Amino acid sequence: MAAPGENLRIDGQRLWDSLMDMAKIGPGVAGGNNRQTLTDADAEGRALFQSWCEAAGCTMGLDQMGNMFAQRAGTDPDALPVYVGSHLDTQPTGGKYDGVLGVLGGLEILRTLNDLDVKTKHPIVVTNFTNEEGTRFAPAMLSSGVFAGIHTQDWAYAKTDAEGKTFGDELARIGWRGDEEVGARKMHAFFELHIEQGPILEAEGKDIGVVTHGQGLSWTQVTVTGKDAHTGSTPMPMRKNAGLGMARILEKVDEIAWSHAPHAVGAAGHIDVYPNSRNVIPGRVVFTVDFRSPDLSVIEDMEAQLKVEAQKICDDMGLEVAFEKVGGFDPVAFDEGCVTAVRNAAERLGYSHMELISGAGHDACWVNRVAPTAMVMCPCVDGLSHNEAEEITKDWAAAGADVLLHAVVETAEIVG
Ligand code: HGY
Ligand code: MN
Ligand code: MN
Repeated sequence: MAAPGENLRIDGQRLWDSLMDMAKIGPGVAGGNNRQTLTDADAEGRALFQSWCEAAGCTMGLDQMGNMFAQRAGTDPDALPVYVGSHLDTQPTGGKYDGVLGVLGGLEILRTLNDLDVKTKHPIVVTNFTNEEGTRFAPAMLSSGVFAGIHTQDWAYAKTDAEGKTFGDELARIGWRGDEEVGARKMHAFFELHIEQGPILEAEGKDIGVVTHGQGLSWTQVTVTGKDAHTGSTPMPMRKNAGLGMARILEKVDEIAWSHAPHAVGAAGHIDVYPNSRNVIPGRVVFTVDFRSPDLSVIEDMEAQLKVEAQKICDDMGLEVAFEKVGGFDPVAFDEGCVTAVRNAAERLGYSHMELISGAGHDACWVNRVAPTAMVMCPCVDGLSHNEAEEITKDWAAAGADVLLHAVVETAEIVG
């Protein structure tokens, strides 16, 4: 396949301007974003993205999970499209670039190819996957998971948020439920550009991460039940303090992750305390333990240790404990051909690069099950993400999109 010339580059300012315009939708309180999935802000961001795609001459598609597809025609309509994309939904205290860079970086590719009137044999499709974050509706990567046949659509539709609203109802309410069958689209390849969300690229002084693998993830929801009681008049020996039980379990979660240093990680980001009243001993707590590792056997060991240790703690304290697996996926090895296209692109363009294992989960981790897939990563300042202070530089964004452009165009085959 003819490789594109090294002078084929995206318009970095236009990409940056689009990122800043999208960031105005669903603003956070500290400079980032709160554009959670299936909210009115998500709907507004979708509409803006669609208007840009239509202005770029794309044909729009929408499936029954709200996944959006913007297609640029290829010279061979029978050739399977090359897909690029990520997600526009954010964490409640999210940054401006997590997911968004991959969607708008994909759009920037189409805009650049239009500017230069470059034709490709395979069509190119930019994708916005619904609910990658899994914050409002667990698990993460919900819609790419349905697309890849991991979850059923009915199971996904029944997922509820903290207010008991279902995914299916909220998708219909915001008016972004399409008719396309989810997963009916077949891909020649899929590429996702994403910020690293960790400190490695910046620390190593590299512009580009050539992502060879994604670490696996396990989400175990733990419910500890004790007894609501007065914080003042209940003698210490009589207490069944579910909050204290949780605290001791979370200490163990940290120890378990450290026991598999340096690659394993563990924490709980979601914690609900009931009745959450200042003068009531918590009778029930529900929290989600997030374990990750590039090694599946390590994840399985951490899950097993959690159950043994939590049961011991609760038995000692006279508490009940229950466990529910609410999310997870095995470690991922991306497609060698696609990874090579990313590496060749970085080399051709003269960007410093290194191989990387993704610490975070991404839609690419599920799409990899149904199509040859790879990821391109750019650094982020201090490795910070899932924080409103998430920051990247315009140059990092442009370098990532340039590499994405070359990997996609090489795979989509330039014509003429
Ligand atoms: O949880 C993750 O790794 C992703 O950011 N949703
Ligand atoms: Mn993301
Ligand atoms: Mn994220």
